[in-house]
Amino acid sequence: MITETYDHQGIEKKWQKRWETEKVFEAVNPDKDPKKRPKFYCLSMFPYPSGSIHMGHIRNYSIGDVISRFHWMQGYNVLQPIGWDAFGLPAENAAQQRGVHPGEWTLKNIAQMQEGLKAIGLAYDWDREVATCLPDYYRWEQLFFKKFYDAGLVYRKTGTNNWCEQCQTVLANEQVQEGRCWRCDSEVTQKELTQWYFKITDYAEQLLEGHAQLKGKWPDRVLDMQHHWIGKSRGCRAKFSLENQADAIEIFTTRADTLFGVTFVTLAAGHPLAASLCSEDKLPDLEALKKKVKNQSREAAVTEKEGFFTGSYCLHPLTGEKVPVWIGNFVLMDYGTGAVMAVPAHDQRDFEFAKKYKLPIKQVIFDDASHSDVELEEARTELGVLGNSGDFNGLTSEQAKEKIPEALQKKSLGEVTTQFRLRDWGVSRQRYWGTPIPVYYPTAEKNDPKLVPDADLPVELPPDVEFKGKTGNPLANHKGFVNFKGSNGETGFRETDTFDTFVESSWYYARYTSAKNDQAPFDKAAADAWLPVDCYIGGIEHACMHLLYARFFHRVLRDLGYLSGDEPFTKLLTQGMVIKDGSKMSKSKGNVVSPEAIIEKYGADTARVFCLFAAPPEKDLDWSDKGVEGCYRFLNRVWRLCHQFSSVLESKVASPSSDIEGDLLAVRRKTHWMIQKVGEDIASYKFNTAISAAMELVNEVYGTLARNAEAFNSEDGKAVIYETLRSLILCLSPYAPHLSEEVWSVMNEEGFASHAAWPTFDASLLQEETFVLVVQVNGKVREKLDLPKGIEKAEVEKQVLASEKVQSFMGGKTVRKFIYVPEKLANVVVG
Ligand code: ANZ
Repeated sequence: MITETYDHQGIEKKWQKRWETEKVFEAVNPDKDPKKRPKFYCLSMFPYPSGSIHMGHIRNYSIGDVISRFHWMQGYNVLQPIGWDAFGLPAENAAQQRGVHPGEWTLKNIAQMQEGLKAIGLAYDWDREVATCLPDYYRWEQLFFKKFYDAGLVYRKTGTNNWCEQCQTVLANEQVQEGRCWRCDSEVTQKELTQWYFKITDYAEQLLEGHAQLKGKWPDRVLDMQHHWIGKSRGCRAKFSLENQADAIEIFTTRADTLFGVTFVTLAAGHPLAASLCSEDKLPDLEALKKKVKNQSREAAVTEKEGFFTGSYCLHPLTGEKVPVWIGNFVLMDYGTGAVMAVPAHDQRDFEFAKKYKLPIKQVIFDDASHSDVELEEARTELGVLGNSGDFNGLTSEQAKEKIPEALQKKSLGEVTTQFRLRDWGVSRQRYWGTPIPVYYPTAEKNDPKLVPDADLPVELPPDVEFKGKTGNPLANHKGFVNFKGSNGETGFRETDTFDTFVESSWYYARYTSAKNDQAPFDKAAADAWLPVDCYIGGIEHACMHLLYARFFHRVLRDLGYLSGDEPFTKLLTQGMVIKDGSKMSKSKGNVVSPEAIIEKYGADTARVFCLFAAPPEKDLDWSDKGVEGCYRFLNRVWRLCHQFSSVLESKVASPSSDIEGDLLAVRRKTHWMIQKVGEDIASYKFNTAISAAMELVNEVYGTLARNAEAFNSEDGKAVIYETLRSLILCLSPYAPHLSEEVWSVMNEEGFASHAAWPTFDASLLQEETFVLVVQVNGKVREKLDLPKGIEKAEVEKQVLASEKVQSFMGGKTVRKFIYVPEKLANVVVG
């Protein structure tokens, strides 16, 4: 019996409990699935356990849930896991401020957020939950580090690093966004430190090539961002020798065709030759410029070009002419060789620099061979035909880009190279709440790192550390931790840096395939059977961080034999933010809507329907209280229909007969149209228009009842309303699973709605737009036919002549003429 009132609170608790205790969403590893169903792995980026659920979580996880539930109903073996990206700074900051241990803080938050997620009714396989801060997870990461090291993919290097003073830690290049920290938005400075690196650059070419597999399945924007970040440039290196020195200045250029237009060479202030090339009196300028560019990030474009002449000259590799050497603030030390050949006529930065310091500008690229020199107003950056270029005059830029490097190579002064913008991934963090790096140093100088033996893994974080009021990494002051005594009999000092938390999130998707395995990071058969993830859902902000790191990890783990395949995530869906009054919901803006309050008042089903209805997934969702109320009203309307027809739903009803017409036929057509539309829309991630279709159907039913309250009282009427409500409940199940489950449970149906087969539609019922054709035989009205709009004349004739009535009036005579007035009248002339 469907009660009169829609008790969302009671219903939601009831079904959440049953789903959990009866393990309704347990995924069976495909290699062990007795039913041999096709697999579908749907994953939403796991949350950081900050403490409470916000509307953004509801939106994000509802999207994954609709996709997962839809696939369950389509007969897939679905894996939809959840876990916690549980290491990271907020826990440590809370510890420093409030004296609570980061572990305790994190586990408490996890417990709280588990409740929050369960209250949304998400179809997770909770048995596969992982928390990255637990040793049974991170021990495998320590093992991976060792394997990476053995494979030559890990190294330690001293150099300047991005430093966030606020977070008191180093940041990877990917984590510096417009000169600011990705996490706390404070300005990033540079600091000299010794760090561990993962050689992601060894995979640069592959990561780029892999995009071909993702094209059309990942948003173009994400691919473009990664493409730019990896930044492959084909170019050439060339040596400008120095007078009276064995050393030469090596430059990287993508425009070898402009080599004859070089009028000076510019070095970065940090270039190793800079000091030796500067005359005595220029050294203070060098120091000053060095200081100035120190905190200049790679991303921030230099607006005002600045520099000075060193006093030294180098030699042009092909002409042997003397070329002055300058220092410039726009040359980056960590790209190419840290030196550029300046061609002011064809490069805008060089042009501005030359103008400012009155350096010569020599044009060598022209529109065609018959060129004349005119003064340039700005750099002419397009390709063209060479002039003023000795033997190379008349060649096109493309030809010269081949011929000039060849000439350089002959003199051993250059070669064609490929340059990447991508840098290696610095993974050391000077913080406590992270995975310990499994390394020790036999001596206090810490210059001879050794890997902790396998038998001593995991290297666990010591729980007994002091935080309150302290800054810096408490691990470094923890004697018990620092002093290493290995099972191999060696002693030494432990590495006290921990891993960047992006290391944990680089492989969690694979851990879910055998989350409880304590013999290995994952069971290869299970990982091979589940991976790649079929649909991955998360924020676009991870384009060049998590999504790039995970692709790198996947390929390395493949090469190490742990996994198969090239790419971890087949399809990527990047969802927009939840905004209110024009800005992102956030505590600092004071525009947060509490999910608990919404769930209490309207229910999780309403919250889910609203999040999916109010915007397509990739767009920002504008919060609207009215919109939420509208969705609540809609679910109430569905509920009331189910209540009204409760006894029909409970009984065994046959299918509608094939000769129904009028209102009943219209409702039935609408139902089949909805089944088709919802299925197609969910499959193409148009969750909002799918709900609109369900709403249209509900309106149609209410409209019919308003015109004709008795409409569904006949046997056919009951059959139609049964079919309609059954289809509606099933199509709504991915969106409003609790309501659907409740209605389903009173129906004459089996099992859980969540596992019911997705309804099928009858294609012959889809032509919803029909017209009534008046049929005459020899000018007398004999029949009326319901025909689809837009039908062809030939088809009309066929249908008219198929009518028994028409045939009887024709009396066996032959058709002399068939007259058709489109969508109005047909006259069969016989004789
Ligand atoms: C001469 C030249 C002439 C250049 C010309 C461009 C146009 P992408 O495409 O990003 O790889 N460059 C090289 N190393 C640099 C560094 N460390 N800092 C700043 N700029 C650097 O850019 C390659 C071009 O950027 C190179 O080609 C070089 O300038 C400059 F008409 O060489 B070119």
